[in-house]
Amino acid sequence: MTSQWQLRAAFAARLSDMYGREVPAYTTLVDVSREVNEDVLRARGADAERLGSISRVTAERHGAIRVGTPQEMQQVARIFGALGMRPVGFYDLREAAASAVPVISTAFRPTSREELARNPFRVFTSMLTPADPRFFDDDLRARLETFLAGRELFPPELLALADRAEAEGELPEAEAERFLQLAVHAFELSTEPVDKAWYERLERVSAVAADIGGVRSTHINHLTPRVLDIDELYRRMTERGIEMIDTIQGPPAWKGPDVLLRQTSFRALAEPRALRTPDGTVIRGALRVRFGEVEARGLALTREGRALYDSLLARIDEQASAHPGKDRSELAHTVWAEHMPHTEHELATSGLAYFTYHVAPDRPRDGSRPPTRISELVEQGWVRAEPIVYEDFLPRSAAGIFQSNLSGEGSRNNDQQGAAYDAAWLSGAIGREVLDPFSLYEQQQNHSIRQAARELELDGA
Ligand code: OOG
Ligand code: NI
Repeated sequence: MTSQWQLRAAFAARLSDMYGREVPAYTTLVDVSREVNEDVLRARGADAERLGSISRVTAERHGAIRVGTPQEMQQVARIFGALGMRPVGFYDLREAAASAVPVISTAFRPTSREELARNPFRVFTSMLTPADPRFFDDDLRARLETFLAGRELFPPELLALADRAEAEGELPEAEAERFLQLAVHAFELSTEPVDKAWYERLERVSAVAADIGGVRSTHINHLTPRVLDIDELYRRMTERGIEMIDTIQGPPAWKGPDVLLRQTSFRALAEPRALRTPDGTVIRGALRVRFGEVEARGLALTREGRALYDSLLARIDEQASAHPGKDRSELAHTVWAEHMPHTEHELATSGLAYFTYHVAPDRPRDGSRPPTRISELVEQGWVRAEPIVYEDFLPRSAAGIFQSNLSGEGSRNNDQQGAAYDAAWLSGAIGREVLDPFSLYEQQQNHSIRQAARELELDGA
């Protein structure tokens, strides 16, 4: 029998092999990431593994896929459900980018500490919003919806196996193999000719709309390795002649604790694709939609921590527009140094980041009673705080990644009112609750506090 987590690990590994064959630059990125991680581990020792063991970090990937309809999203949810991955977080990228990105997104990922430790594979999954009149007029919406309704991304056999794996928690060997083959195949780039006129009509609205609704299949858009020093990775990729986008998204580089997520990417080369012209002939063309991305992960911030993060980004924006001559990363660094806590301990005591708490093996043994406040327990050496790593995404960074890899600006009519979508809508559409990331981190933290309190026999525990 193959369990859900084994299916997840196998799927991530096979997807990586497949994507490496399709996009060779990805393999370079994985190699450079591994080199950087080895160097960081040598230089920093155990400290390098504070946010995840080197084996987890080396195997860690996130993927990105894009689908067209709520039905397709619901099918994706069944496939990932088979792998023990649940929808977490709601991201609305329609407003977050200056270019036209007509999608809403969630991330499918494992949610428990144990499952994350086994294999943390996650997939940023976006769905097109044809009903949003800022991007699509009535005529284009109708054509798009008809086109999408007529395609099949996932064969019924794959979905049936997925439902079985989810219900039973595992699959027999032969079925597991079949499921993995069908699942990986569903995300391969199709060789079927692309209707050139239709693709270009959508491209005028948004390159993302064309990539999703201009073809009869889906494909993995990118697969992102995790790196322990993203600034160093950026330098090494540039040295190899790979042109990276001009920024690292997310928090700036600084000496204090890494929080949330820092990401950067490079535009992949145009890929050869068969195109069908209006007179029916098939020509060799090229489309440039996929890219390479890499990320560094830091501590998960609480709602208060996140509000601070968002306000600091806004402050940096203000200063950057007030002083257009100044280097943005220097401005960002100054703002951070001034307002972000400089140590993990401060982040913990001010309630800005999530931690798990563990009774210290070398706690006081002189018969004294432990204090009851968590900050005192930590300060007096009774318990140790371990950071909880951020497992999710950032809408603004995601928009930045989308945008810097698009060929054209597209068009958005801001006179129109946007169609309303939120986490509740998405939950209804896919028939599964879209989970709140903050609650997941908080549950982990609270669970560890209860456990520590029990071990120390604190009152009320
Ligand atoms: C997703 C872009 C966002 C991330 O990691 O934030 C993203 C896409 O291009 O489909 O990948
Ligand atoms: Ni990504």
